[in-house]
Amino acid sequence: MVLTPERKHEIEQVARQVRIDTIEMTHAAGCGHPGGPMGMADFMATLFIAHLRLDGGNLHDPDRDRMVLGNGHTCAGLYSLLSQKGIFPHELLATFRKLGSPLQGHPHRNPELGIDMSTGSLGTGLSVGAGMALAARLNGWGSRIYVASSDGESQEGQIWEAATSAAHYGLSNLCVLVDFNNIQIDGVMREVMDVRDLRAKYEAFGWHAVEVDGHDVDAVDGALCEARVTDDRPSAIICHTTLGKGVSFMENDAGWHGVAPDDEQATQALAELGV
Ligand SMILES: Cc1ncc(C[n+]2csc(CCOP(=O)(O)OP(=O)(O)O)c2C)c(N)n1
Ligand SMILES: [Mg+2]
Repeated sequence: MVLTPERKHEIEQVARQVRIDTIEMTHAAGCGHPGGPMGMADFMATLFIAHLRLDGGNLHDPDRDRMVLGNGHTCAGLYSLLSQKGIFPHELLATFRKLGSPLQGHPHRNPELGIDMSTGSLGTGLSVGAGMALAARLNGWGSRIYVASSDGESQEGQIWEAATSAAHYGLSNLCVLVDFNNIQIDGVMREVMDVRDLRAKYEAFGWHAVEVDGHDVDAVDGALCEARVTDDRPSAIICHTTLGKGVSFMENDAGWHGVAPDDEQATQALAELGV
């Protein structure tokens, strides 16, 4: 299925809102991780709008899809998407990282808000996703389980244990989207710990694996469609992205992995995003 122009426009608007919310949330909190979610915005919006069966209406339906954010530090983007899907009011985003808020700096599982798993300790998300996929199959649910991961998270050994077992059990209802922006917490991947060719690695582990430009929503949609018709193995979509995408002074700068914009930077960032 090809995206209609209307659907594509909707995805682009949702992705833009993710970037705006990310700037506003981290600025208001005075801390957080803006770079990752801004880079992931296009492929995550494509997933949430065109594929993921999760919204205010089916929240408690066991048959619905699940979303596990393995790279949990990028949760500003997840929270924006959940609010845009009508699961909770947009105003709740203003409580991000505040004491007592359900929207903490790393996801805290909350069935009422569509937060399917607590994450933040990198490496755990794919294992949980594989478990959910196996459980869905055993229960006869039509759920698809989507896991977001990253190049930095791919340095974790547990990712590869999960990749091994998911392929062993032929979990075709499991799909991982890997944010490959060539940056992790302390700098460029190649200099810190090179993970090399993730598509080839997932393929060698027995997965259906493709690589796309993570900002090309048609390409991401095509890869998600391909994953849905792959019926004998799990799927990995390696999404090449630019950290901080959409704001000139943030793009490709590892310094924006985990620092909030100050007043002046937030004003400039929002202006660049057309606010
Ligand atoms: C098990 C574990 N080790 C270390 C960390 C600290 N940490 C937080 S984010 C991060 C870098 C992750 O890389 P990536 O997701 O690629 O970062 P981004 O591209 O979003 O900047 C690290 C090492 C962690 N959260 N969990
Ligand atoms: Mg990264």
